[in-house]
Amino acid sequence: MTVNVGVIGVGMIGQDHIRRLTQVLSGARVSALTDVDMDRAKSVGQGLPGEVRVHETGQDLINDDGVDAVVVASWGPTHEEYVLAAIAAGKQVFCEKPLATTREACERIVDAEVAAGRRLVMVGFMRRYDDGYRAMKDVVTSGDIGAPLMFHSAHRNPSVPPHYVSDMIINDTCVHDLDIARFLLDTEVTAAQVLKPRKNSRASDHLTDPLLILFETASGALIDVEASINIQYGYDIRGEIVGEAGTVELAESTRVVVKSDGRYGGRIPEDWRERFIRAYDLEFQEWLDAVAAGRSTGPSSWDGYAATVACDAALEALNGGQRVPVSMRDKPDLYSSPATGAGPTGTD
Ligand code: NAD
Ligand code: ISE
Repeated sequence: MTVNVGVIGVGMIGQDHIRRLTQVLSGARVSALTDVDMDRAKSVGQGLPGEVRVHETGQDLINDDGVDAVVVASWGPTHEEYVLAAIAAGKQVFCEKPLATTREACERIVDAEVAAGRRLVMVGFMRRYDDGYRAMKDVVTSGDIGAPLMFHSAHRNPSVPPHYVSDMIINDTCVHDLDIARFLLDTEVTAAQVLKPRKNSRASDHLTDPLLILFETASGALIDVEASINIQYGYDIRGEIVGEAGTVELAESTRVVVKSDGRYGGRIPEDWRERFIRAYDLEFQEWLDAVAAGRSTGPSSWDGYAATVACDAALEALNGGQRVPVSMRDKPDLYSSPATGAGPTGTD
């Protein structure tokens, strides 16, 4: 089966996902597009094979009978509206992270999915598909390093686009670290604190950069996240778990180490597109296969909710300067197994 995909938001990652859907992966066709910037949507549509309808609104795209499943790749605060509309239409939706930018918005999505009685949403937490993080998870699960005590995460961006604001350091950037920490440690965040080191003089006036965020968890393990968004030298993602009897850390992402002239070195990725290219491909192929088979897969709305709730606490800590406790609602049964029946045939 070829899945007809409609894409809402055709900026940086929307275009990158369209490239993988049309040129890299199998089983998909991009049948419709939309963007608030209609000129951009039209120009992206013109470069694609076959008939591609360019809609005025996301709602029109979701209602299009020629769209089987929806990709939401617009700005974070706009995700809720489109995800709710896709659930109402009974269509599977791949929503780029964050699921939504507030706890309340995520709760409305969880409530809508629970009312629909089936999982329709996959959140784009692609780190779960990265070979490095998966190998770390295997080491933790094997018990070789003992119970995890700490997870040190560093999330360094060389620069950020002009529309980026300080809150996004937490709810757009560090939301990845939160999700991967939940995945690796299998526990929930219970409190957040934020420290502000000396400001990077290269950061714009309106940005608080860097940040050091400390999360407490239900298991007792601590998570610290260093977030830097003007690091200049490249896109550098680091992670290390310290266990009771050993450690496991992400290796450098370079494939080769060059030794020459008394030095050694390797390539640092330019941005997230380069660093996680294989992870994005894997997550999307898994989503397409699940949509075609009428089932759900991948990080769920619950995962999106849990990460955003922790980010909300960190934002409060950033703005109020204190330790902020995190409380989560009870997990609905719908999310107790990794994947339940979804899609047109609702097979479970
Ligand atoms: P971008 O600014 O390059 O693109 C966003 C696009 O959405 C723009 O073309 C904009 O005009 C459009 N848009 C904004 N509001 C809209 C609306 N209401 N309806 C339709 N279109 C709208 O941003 P981006 O970097 O591509 O990020 C988009 C989303 O993808 C964000 O949620 C971001 O967090 C996420 N993202 C995820 C990753 C990842 O690693 N998983 C990487 C980059 C971006
Ligand atoms: C971007 O939206 C992403 O999701 C990238 O993975 C992240 O590194 C970057 O900071 C975000 O702005």
